[in-house]
Amino acid sequence: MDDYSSELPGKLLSDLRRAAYTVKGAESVTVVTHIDADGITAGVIAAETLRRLGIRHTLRFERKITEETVADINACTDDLVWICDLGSAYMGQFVRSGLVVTDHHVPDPKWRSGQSMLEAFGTVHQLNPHMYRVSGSYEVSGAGMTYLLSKAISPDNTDLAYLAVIGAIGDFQDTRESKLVGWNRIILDDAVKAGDITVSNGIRYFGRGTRPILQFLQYGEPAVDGLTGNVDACMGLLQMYDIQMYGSDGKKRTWMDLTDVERAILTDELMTRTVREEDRKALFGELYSVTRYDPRSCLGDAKEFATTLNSCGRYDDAETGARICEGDMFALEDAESNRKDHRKNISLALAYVKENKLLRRLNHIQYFDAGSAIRETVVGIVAGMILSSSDAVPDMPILAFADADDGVKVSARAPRSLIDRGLDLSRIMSSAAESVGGMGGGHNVAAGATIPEGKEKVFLEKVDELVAASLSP
Ligand SMILES: [Mn+2]
Repeated sequence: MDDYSSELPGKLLSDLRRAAYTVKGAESVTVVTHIDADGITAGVIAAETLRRLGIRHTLRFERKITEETVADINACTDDLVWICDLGSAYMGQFVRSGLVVTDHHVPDPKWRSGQSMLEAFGTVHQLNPHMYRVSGSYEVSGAGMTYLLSKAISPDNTDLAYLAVIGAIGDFQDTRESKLVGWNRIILDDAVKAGDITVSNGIRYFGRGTRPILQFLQYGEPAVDGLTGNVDACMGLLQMYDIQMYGSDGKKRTWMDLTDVERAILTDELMTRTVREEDRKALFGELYSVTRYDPRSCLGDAKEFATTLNSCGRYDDAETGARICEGDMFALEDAESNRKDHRKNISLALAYVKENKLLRRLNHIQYFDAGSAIRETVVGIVAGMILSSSDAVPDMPILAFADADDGVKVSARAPRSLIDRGLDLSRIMSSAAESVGGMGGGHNVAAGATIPEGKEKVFLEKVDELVAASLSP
């Protein structure tokens, strides 16, 4: 049906087997992972795999790889350091023996050519989809690569596949096709066979089991003309079909509480009102339920599960996210307060950018500088939301600056239309950051950098120039 490979390439399987051999031979392992949903699930998969092998291990979360992290990893006295959802961009800087990287970010091009001696001795393994010409933005995530290694270590580990599904969804890998594809599909099959995920089709709005039906319609994305953002219109639609907002128990009904007929009617209404093919595709597609949790809880849907983990990570509480993945229900209460903070911070940040008219434009990019008013951990989300709002020019990348401990953090997002024309934000951010003495990278649609204070203007001009160059025929 789809044109993605339904099998893993032989080269990957043999690379996985060699890495599995290295992991199994270790007596002590430090797992270093990223703080977002993909990183947290990856870290839990790695840690659980090691626990099952009886290997002593510690799990460590990092917001990103810094010079200090590189030095720590190089100096670590454990037999092995296993880096998940991070590391590929810094391969050239690791000089230790005993290193496994399961990542999906763009690899360090310098390392590729010089790879080698350590790898030849079988002590350094980088497992990254880019090395097999597979997309790291929608075909497999960091948790996915970590899971594939876990499964190579023991076929019994397929009960961890559902965590990799959540990780991929946390990185928005299901948005492009409104379903998981590529290697993610293979991982999804494992999770379904293990009984941990069920797949259904429907309206892909957020909160089908948790949001009251009115809010579900009102805040859904993609927007439906005449409905989204308009509470009266949403209420009118419900009244037109006599769909009750409250159940017989007096509680607000969610999308899941509706009858099949009610859902079919509303689905039809939403689809009929959506004209653009792109929006129709985004609106309707696959939904993933996590079977072990109540469908009306924030863990019952893979997307919401991932959102819960992401909000933990953003508030320096990835450990709580890991506890949730391990099934610790006390961790959920901690996460709920993170989630509330997160929603509040985002709406305050959006209002701040709008009210202060911070959005500026160069020839080919738009940007805003939030200074210390917006947390560096949410500025990327805010940039993405502004890009899809009417305040922004729809076909220009957006950049956002925020103060960070180690300089100025830059988050960049690009519209799909530009990616289709060949724009690669990851490359642009990396080379523009390098030109001002910073570091950058990421994915083609979403990338980031850290640059020295005071270099913002030069950096912007460089990015503007690189965007122009990459879009010129
Ligand atoms: Mn990731």
